[in-house]
Amino acid sequence: MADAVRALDRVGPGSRLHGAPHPAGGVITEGSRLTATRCLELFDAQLASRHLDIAARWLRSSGAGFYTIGSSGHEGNAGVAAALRGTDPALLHYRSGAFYLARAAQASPPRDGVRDVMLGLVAAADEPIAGGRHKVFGHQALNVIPQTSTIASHLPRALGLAFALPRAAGLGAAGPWPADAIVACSFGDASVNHSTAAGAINAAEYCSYQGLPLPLLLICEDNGLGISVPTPPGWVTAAQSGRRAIRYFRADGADLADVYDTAAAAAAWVRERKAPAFLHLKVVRFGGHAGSDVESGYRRPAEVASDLDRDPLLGTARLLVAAGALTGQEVLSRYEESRARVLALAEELANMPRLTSAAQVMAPLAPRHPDAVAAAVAALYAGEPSRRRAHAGRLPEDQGPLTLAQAINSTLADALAARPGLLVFGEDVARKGGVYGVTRGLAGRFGARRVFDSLLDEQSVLGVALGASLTGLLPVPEIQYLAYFHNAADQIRGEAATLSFFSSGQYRNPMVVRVASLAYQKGFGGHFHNDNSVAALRDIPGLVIACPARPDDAAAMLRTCLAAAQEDGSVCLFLEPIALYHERDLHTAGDGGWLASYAPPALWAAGHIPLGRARVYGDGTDVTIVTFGNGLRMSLRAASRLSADGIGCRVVDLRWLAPLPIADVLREASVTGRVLVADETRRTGGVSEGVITALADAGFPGRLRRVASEDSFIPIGDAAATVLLSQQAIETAARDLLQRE
Ligand SMILES: Cc1ncc(C[n+]2csc(CCOP(=O)(O)OP(=O)(O)O)c2C)c(N)n1
Repeated sequence: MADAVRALDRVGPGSRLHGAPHPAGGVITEGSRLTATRCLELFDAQLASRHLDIAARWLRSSGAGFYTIGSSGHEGNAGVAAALRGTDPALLHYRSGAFYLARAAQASPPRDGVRDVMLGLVAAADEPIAGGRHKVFGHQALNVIPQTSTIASHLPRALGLAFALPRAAGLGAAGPWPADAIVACSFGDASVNHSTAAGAINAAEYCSYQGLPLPLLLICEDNGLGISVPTPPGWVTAAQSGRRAIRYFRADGADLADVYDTAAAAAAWVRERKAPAFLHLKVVRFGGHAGSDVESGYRRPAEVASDLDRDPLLGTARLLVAAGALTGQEVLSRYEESRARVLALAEELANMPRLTSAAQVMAPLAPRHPDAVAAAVAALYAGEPSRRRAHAGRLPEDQGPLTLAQAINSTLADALAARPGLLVFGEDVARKGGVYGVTRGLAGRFGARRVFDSLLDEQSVLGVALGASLTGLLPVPEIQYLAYFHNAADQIRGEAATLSFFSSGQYRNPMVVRVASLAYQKGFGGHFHNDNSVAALRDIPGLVIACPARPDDAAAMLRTCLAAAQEDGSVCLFLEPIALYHERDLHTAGDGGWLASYAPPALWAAGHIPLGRARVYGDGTDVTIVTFGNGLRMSLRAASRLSADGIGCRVVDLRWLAPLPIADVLREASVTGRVLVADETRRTGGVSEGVITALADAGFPGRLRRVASEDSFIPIGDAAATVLLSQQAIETAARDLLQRE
């Protein structure tokens, strides 16, 4: 640095091609709108960011720090922060140190961003956003929403936030951002190739192409490398500059004035037109990908050396010296002062208290307030006139017994009427009313702003939910089939479920994701329409998984999920058994045993189903059958046949696959001392593993047996029955359980 600065002094003020030195209050260079004063502030952010990277490595080497992915070479992003408003929500990738520090300095009152970042490096429990759970850039007061390390996974959320922001106020959502805010989202050049990014950028263009407002500024910080893999020269420009409905801007990340001016132009474009833009910053990466990365293993010394010419700190120093705002010596002093301050802070904070117990770590995962949820269920009532409108004059409680699909449809209508900020969306949900008619009629009654068809991309569907929920809206997206949830699972696993963890509960993304699920469509549709795998959901911390089998349970459980989302910020997966959507009968054709009347609002409180509470059928004392979903119908039918032979069963419908109703299962198991788990999901990773393990953990002394579907995909046609749990298998296993004594 010192050599470079001495060279700067030889440049000296006024020796620039065009002009005389600029006073500190004037612009930093001719043609730019960046003032010298602002440039100095940003220089300080850039310097401190560089020294934070050095401190990170020092802390790591002394065992006090836990993160070394740095921002060195990317410090031009301070100019992007300056070009935005502090109220513009920012979703930043991991090289955003200077952006964060610049925004912190801009805040009123200004924050000590260096301290925030340092607390993150040492995993201090006092770190303001993740509380020692991770090193992220984030702060609520700075409107910086923390992101995971999964590259590109935040782009769908950014898309969703930009989609929702212009709409939220009109739908009564009092979110934290002004209606004219724009969403800033940064990522690297290799990340652009990730299908998550490609999908989100495509979805942004798809919206913009149709004239939908979408104030999204995509910022690609292009250092030419993805860890060790070079991005082909010119690739980002080639792939992103020719889009019809996303405006492309490009700037030199080593030239702060260029970054600032270009980012300001891009932000103005996005804000004024409410249209997306792609800001491409050419930057360099210093110090390898992370502290542990040895760059010399895959880059030639000359390549590494050539990056030094493009150091953004020197770029800004050149601007300041040329403008007469600093001398070379002053640059050097500032650099040294920054280093001393940052390293002193590193020493001061190195031993800050960290999280020390599982309870502390897990506190933000799944806050549950059952009383508030119960009260919110009753409050979902919209009032009589609104309800009548919502149900097109025909109240569902007056319609006689309903199917599962009709009960869900009526509950959604009631919820839409009661909550103006509730959105229902997904593939085919609006005009068609869903593949199985579950959302039929809702779009006509509640309008396209609230009930709408999405493009065909599950990642974007969930991304809209992730973003919309941050604005105070309550999204109820539909995933058309469980197999296609898996297509986009990271948006729930990596994004929705982790946000409260990485923000100590300061950010939540409440949502109720409806998923048409499970098998038994009478041989129709094969695997993709009969997927019975819930293993990928069951281990997601904090996730609520509902699986109603009966129409009355579906209505009450959907209300519980909506209330839990609202009160506790819960992320709820609502698995709807497709084969039961239109089922009417239980034992014999025409018995109507699978229908149920819709409860009027006066009964909602009394009929409230708390999270994690099972339902019990029968009072037999021989066998307890524990089941859910399609398994409930098969088990009830099997129990009826068993009872004809004098075998008394009680059937426990779990209803909730997470949290599992362990207390209810244990109680019912202890009555008979014999438990049969009838599980339509797969033998490996299926729900029965959890139930049986819970019984074993609790020291259940009785007999245990399970029947489950095979570890297979579901074939089309009658062969489906060969791998799926059957009523006969349940019956046989129950008899076997008794005979083996
Ligand atoms: C989905 C995913 N795959 C792999 C990784 C591991 N990984 C971390 S950073 C990175 C390279 C990203 O390169 P780029 O997007 O250019 O950003 P840069 O690190 O260069 O700033 C990879 C592969 C990851 N974090 N997420």
